[in-house]
Amino acid sequence: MRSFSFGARVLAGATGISATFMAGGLAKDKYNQYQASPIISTTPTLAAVARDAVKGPFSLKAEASSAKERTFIMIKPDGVQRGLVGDIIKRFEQKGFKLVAIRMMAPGEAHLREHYADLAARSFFPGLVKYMASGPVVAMAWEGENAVKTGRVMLGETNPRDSKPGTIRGDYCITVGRNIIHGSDAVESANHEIGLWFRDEDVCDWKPCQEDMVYGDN
Ligand code: IDP
Ligand code: MG
Repeated sequence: MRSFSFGARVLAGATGISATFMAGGLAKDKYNQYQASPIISTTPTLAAVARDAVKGPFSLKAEASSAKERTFIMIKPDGVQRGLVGDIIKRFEQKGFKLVAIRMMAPGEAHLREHYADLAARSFFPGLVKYMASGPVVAMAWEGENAVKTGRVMLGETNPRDSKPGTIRGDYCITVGRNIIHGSDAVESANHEIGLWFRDEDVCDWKPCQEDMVYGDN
């Protein structure tokens, strides 16, 4: 979780939940909820939210919000064509992350241009969009503590050549042009991408029965 000192937490409590804090980890629905009803008496309310979220003391609030972090993972057309959907989902499930949205679809080029807008100036951009539009993809949102950063570690490097064995790209692919999977690179881009690929009602809030075995402080 981002370094969020106790002082900063108190400050956030005294001034209301800042956009930075929320972008740093609260689930989108919580974010919308907070935006819709601004908190007036902030400190006790914030503590209550933290207690509700983690069933523990206020000091665990940062952990509570990081447990809610979501990342956007997409199996690209080559991953689907090569029959890797099950293996990739299995890795995220076995890690302990929670699947909160999944959708198979054939995105159009306009949608893909938006998804990869930050790469529009790159020479490979037209080829990337064409490749991504060449067949169905499986779009997913996964939730869990540190889901964005850990998701990237699980994927490996952008170029499979530099990816370690044990990572998805390290194990299943060879070239950067066919690297089978996408994963968000930051919490902010994850929230943006989840919003781009899913409607709010497609994202499920649920509690896996194994949750208390995956998360715990001793
Ligand atoms: P990432 O997928 O690891 O986040 P980005 O730099 O965001 O990597 O690039 C997005 C995608 O664009 C890559 O996953 C890959 O499919 C493609 N790409 C990146 N660099 C190259 C390249 O040099 N040649 C061809 N395709 C590339
Ligand atoms: Mg990227």
